[in-house]
Amino acid sequence: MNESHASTWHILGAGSLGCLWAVRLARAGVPLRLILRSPERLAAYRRAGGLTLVERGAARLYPLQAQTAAEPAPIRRLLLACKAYDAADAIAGLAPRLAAGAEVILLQNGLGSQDAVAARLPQARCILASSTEGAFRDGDFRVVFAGHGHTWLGDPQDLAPPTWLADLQRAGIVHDWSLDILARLWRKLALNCAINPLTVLYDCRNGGLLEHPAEVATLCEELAELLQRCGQPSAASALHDEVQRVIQATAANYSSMHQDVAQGRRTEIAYLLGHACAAAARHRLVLPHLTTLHQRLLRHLAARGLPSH
Ligand code: NAD
Ligand code: KPL
Repeated sequence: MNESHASTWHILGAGSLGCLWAVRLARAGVPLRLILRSPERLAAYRRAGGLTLVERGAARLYPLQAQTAAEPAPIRRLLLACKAYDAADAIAGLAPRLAAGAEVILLQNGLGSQDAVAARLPQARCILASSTEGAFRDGDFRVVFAGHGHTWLGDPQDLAPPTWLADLQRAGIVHDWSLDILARLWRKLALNCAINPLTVLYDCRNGGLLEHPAEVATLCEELAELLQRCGQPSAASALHDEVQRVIQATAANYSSMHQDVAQGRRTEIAYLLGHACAAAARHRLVLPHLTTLHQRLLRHLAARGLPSH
């Protein structure tokens, strides 16, 4: 079981999005291996008999092949499906296995982790992704497909699309190759910065922000200024309109950051608001409302024993 072919996918992280990709690729006949954290997790996975995906209320078990990073076989195509704060460490453990010219798809939300990963992988092509799909874990190795969405993929260094997009097509992973993936990631980061922290601080669903229109509008103004200064004018365009549309469309939902805090889980703050404030400081841009929001959120997390990074 050590062998792997040039077309084999490796998927690191059997969490929400990792499972969602793994199951759909496997159903399309794409050869793949899951990479789990430790021999203990691998043993637990084998006891569970595989991954369970729940779709439209029906659960099904998929006995996909799995291994740990210690396996020797080279990796040519890797989906990194962990949280932004785990990405650099996860890739450090796998770097010796990555073949020259390997392709690594980075599924992390926010910005900052992608550069940290790319810096450790001079031999690989890093492809950045931004996804609006929704999934959550409701048990060990068990994932619920909660919301259909779209995934954009792109490579700012090389605009040529990879051949394996055909695998995604066959797997029913709805996607587009983006010629400006950084604009997509910045836009998503700005949406998340305008909505998620306030939902945590007001302890409300996204729709609760309809009661704070001035605060949302001021944040959008500052975020748009930041995007302009960071050379992302298209990501800045009509940001407030889109934030309002997203708040309306997702009014009944709790934001991902709200869910993390409510469940006592570490957030990706450093790659969202933290990244935005660090970029503003680098450009000597004074954004008082964004800075205050960041400080309030850090205090809120610290009071709950949650990390700031
Ligand atoms: P998750 O926490 O459900 O899964 C991450 C998995 O990676 C966990 O199982 C964890 O144990 C594993 N992992 C971490 N380090 C590892 C290592 N070194 N070796 C092996 N496994 C390791 O996270 P998720 O919800 O799938 O999110 C992944 C990324 O996708 C995040 O940046 C998130 O913001 C983004 N995202 C998630 C969703 C969603 O609906 N879940 C939607 C859009 C974007
Ligand atoms: O992506 C989101 C999240 O909750 O993380 C939305 C729904 C857009 C809110 O920012």
